[in-house]
Amino acid sequence: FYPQVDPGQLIEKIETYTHGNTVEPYRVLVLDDSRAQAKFMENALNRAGMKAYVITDPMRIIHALEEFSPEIIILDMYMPGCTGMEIARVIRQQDRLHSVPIIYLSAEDDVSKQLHAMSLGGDDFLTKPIDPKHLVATIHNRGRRARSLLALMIRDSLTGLFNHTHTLSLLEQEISRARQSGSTLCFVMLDIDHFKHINDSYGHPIGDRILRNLSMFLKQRLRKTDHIGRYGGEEFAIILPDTDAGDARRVIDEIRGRFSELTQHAGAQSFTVTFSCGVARWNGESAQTLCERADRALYSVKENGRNDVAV
Ligand code: GH3
Ligand code: MG
Ligand code: MG
Ligand code: MG
Repeated sequence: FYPQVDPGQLIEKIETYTHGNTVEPYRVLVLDDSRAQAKFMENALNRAGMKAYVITDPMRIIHALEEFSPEIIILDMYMPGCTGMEIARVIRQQDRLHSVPIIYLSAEDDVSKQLHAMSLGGDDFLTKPIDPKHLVATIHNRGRRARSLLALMIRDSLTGLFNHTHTLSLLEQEISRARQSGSTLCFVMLDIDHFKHINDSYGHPIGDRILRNLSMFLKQRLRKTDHIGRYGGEEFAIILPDTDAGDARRVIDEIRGRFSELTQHAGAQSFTVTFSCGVARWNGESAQTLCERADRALYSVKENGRNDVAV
């Protein structure tokens, strides 16, 4: 009935077009009340190297969204008790699922009904019976676009670091991880000293370059598991998982010292730049309170002459 193609082979080809980088498997949620159809989809997606989470009961959708955090959602149109469109509307009401691609897969061949379904939050309409190649390629394209959009949304464009919103969401994640595993974590607020003066003396583009230099400097000296965000203009936030206050202070102070020794250039002029940091070790509190404590420590450094780290 379905042509004998191996979706896995197709994916291999697509991956080599994307420079052969290994890609995390796409997490695809499938809702179809027909067990046979659901099984067919699961097989096709698994063979294409994707992670499929298949449900046949529409009532389980909320649970599945929570548990699986899908990157792409495939919905059947007609199911007992509800339609794919109703499900799509529920999904779109959730902020964090606003840009998750929804693909309808249905035997419905009435174009006006298809368009109506699309207008309620769907991104594609595929018709059954579907060629697995077609299905896999559609999911792959949608998934890749969704991922690159997400990558743009979470980064600051000047420095490439995580932006304010994503930094806070990473902090929430790390706090709940620390709570579960009983590990510790530190949060660092970093603020460049007299940055306004640097801008005024050497110009805004030089200021921008210093923000980028410092971002690179931090990235090169911190661990892969640490998170670095641009918290505001010349303020950075650093999350150090599995780190106690003493180690955090030492690591950050070492970086501070080395950065302050670098010579920065603006045309024929040369100068140095320093920064100040406040470190707070998480003690079971909320992300907001933790940030406030790091901020207070930072403020004390500013009060006491800058270019230092305080816990
Ligand atoms: P302090 O040592 O007390 O932190 O003094 P400061 O001058 O660094 O702090 P202040 O908050 O007074 O000034 C921060 C300056 O950072 C003001 C703003 O123009 C500049 N700034 C913010 N974002 C950017 C940016 O993206 N690029 C550049 N070049 N400057 C920026
Ligand atoms: Mg159905
Ligand atoms: Mg500031
Ligand atoms: Mg400053």
